[in-house]
Amino acid sequence: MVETPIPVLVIGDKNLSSWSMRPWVALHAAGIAFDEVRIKLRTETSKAEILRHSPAGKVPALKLGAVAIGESIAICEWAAENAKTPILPQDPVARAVCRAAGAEMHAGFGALRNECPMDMLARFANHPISDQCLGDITRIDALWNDCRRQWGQGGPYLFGAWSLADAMFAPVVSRFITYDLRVSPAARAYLEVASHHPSYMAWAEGARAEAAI
Ligand SMILES: N[C@@H](CCC(=O)N[C@@H](CS)C(=O)NCC(=O)O)C(=O)O
Repeated sequence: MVETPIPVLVIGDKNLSSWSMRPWVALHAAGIAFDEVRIKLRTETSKAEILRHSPAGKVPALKLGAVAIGESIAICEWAAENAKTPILPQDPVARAVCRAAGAEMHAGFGALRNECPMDMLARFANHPISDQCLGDITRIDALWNDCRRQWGQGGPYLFGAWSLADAMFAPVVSRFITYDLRVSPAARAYLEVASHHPSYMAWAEGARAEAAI
């Protein structure tokens, strides 16, 4: 019998790479065994190193033998399909809304991304933000509130049990904490619980270990 090789997730720095964090926490929370290759970003050789693994020249990439899957959302979907612990809601409508929430994050919130880049270990007070960024924060706050109210009965996460949507928003949770962004009480409660999920904490531990090198 041919052994399926263990999946390898190619990622950037854990402190900085928001796109890498999403599939990493998804694979981790889904109980899938995987190896990781970390590439230090923003060096002269980063691009060449990334291109050795990822034809798109971006991290993350999930290597399944000779195949490299790019795009964080596609890797999160792969994690959902191969999960030992489910990371998509059982109800088909909830599942669709969960995917939509993840896709909204994947495709949007450019102002928040630009003005508040992920810097997991840093803390900034009174960070200046534009009206566009405030609009992104307001929309995320509303989306979290809607998910919690409509789908959150079975647990403390966006769709009750931890899901793909929580994976997609994990770096947003980190940004909200780093830049001390003002949110509603319900969103604050979500930040607290999301930032204490074991997969989030394992990634943060990796960021701290990276900084100690
Ligand atoms: N849409 C992609 C975005 C990936 C992305 O922008 N990754 C950044 C790091 S967080 C990157 O690889 N930057 C290195 C480069 O562009 O050279 C995804 O969802 O995976």
